[in-house]
Amino acid sequence: MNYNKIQFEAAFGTANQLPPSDVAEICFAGRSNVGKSSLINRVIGRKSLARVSTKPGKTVTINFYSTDGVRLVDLPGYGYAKVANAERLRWADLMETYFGSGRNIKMTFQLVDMRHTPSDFDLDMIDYLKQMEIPFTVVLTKSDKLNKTEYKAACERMREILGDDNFIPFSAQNGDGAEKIREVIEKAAM
Ligand SMILES: Nc1nc2c(ncn2[C@@H]2O[C@H](COP(=O)(O)OP(=O)(O)OP(=O)(O)O)[C@@H](O)[C@H]2O)c(=O)[nH]1
Ligand SMILES: [Mg+2]
Repeated sequence: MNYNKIQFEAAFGTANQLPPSDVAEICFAGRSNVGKSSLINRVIGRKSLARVSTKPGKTVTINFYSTDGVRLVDLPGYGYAKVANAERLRWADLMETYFGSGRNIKMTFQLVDMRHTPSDFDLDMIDYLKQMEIPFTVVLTKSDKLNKTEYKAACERMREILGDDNFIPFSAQNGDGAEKIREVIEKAAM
């Protein structure tokens, strides 16, 4: 896949705006501020294609980035306490339509902050993906912030939750796990 050619395609704030799913889609989900946009930028090797926020809840739209018949989909973050109820409903509606309308989703990367015990939101998302039989890989983000012992403990915790090794520790800062994520994308998008 030619990551150099990847381009912002469009942003969608409501479910009925979503265009047909005519190409393979690889998407990125997770709590607000978990590092979705940073991951996309690191993995495709572009500094600021996806907007990185200092304030949580910046990406309130579904953003499509496209190349060679593949779409990378930056999903809006969840679990940001301060958003209004109406915004939460909009989020839920967007996500339900995105995941529930038979789109050509080849892989979902479910991002979880490696420094913390997964939240109920995180666990719900993992359950939801399993239930919907959407192929997914968990990514443990911000691995650069952990020491060796914490790193091992976080991996062990996720192994117990998932019952397997279907997760990738990752750092947008030092590139830990980036190659593995690229491999999963290439394989899924074939
Ligand atoms: N140390 C470290 N910081 C990171 C990493 N990834 C992201 N960050 C920081 O975490 C913050 C949020 O990153 P984003 O990539 O904007 O997170 P997001 O999930 O896209 O957030 P929303 O769009 O609000 O849902 C920013 O301040 C990033 O610089 C990482 O791997 N290591
Ligand atoms: Mg973002």
